[in-house]
Amino acid sequence: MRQFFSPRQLAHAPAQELHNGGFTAYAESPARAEQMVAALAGLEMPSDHGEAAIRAVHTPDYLDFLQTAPAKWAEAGRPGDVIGYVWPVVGRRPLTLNRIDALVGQHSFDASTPLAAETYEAAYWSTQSALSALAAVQGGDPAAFALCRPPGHHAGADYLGGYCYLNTAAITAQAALDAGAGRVAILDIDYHHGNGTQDIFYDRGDIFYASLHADPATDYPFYWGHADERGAGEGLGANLNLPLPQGTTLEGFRAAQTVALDAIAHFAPDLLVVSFGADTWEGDPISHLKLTTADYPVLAADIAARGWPTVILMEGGYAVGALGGNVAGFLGGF
Ligand code: SP5
Ligand code: ZN
Repeated sequence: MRQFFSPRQLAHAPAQELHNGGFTAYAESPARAEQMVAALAGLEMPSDHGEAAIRAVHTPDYLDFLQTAPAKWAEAGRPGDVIGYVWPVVGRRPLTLNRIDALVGQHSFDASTPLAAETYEAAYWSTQSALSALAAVQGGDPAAFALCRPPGHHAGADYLGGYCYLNTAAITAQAALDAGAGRVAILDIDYHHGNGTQDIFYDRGDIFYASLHADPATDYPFYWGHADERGAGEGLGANLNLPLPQGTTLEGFRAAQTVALDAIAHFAPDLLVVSFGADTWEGDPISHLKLTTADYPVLAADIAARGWPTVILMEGGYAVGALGGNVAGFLGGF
């Protein structure tokens, strides 16, 4: 399977994040990608497919924010990376505001996703790795992998969060449709619900989103990922959330994945995009599922057996020492 990654994805390296009431080391570190690079043979540099596919998903205001906010933050005399402290939860009226803190609130949903001067470039190349994997599949390969880092599935059309800035899965799915695919399915098996991906396609009938994740009653991102979120309008029924209790092992995870795959089969996609997170691993430092390294090839083989052309995108996974083995196992099983 062809695999894509650019070293330019490493430049984004926030020092710390706000979590549980204090600043702690940033969990989505460049060391994650370096560990995966060391474990995977034959990684290729992505081609530059340009910004059009990004603009097909994200708003112009948000892309401008990502590229200009770090300089505004520095001009305001702030230390470190851009981070918010006030959010418009009472309503997102289209107010035109200039103060950096107001802009951050309009374009983020958490305070654990710092934005630095290097972030846009790294996120841009993460999307180019995804688009290069899509190109490989469009060229006839049955599957391809993009080592996306930063990850993408928490980012919405106009907001960042959850270590995500540009939604690689949404950009890939939309690019496939724009290139002529009729129907695209996204299977999200990261530990966390992919709220950004769900949000972007919530009222769309041409993209099916299915997600397995820790129950948002107990886990981040709390406000999305509940089982009753089924889509709206033309998208009603094209969104499937399968929340899982903390402690779930292969048996429960595999059964839920089969439910998701059966629903995707009913949808009959031309292409499958997999948002793959290894934060479902038993030793993950911020997560509470109980998958083992030996489980990843099993789950991947179940997906591959469906026979859909598949683009696999990296999302989370924070046990740096085990990450390479878990990802290599998943790709090997596929
Ligand atoms: C892509 C992805 O997996 N994003 C997950 C975002 C989860 N953020 C909330 C939990 C933050 C935990 N941070 C712990 C830091 C330890 N130093
Ligand atoms: Zn995750």
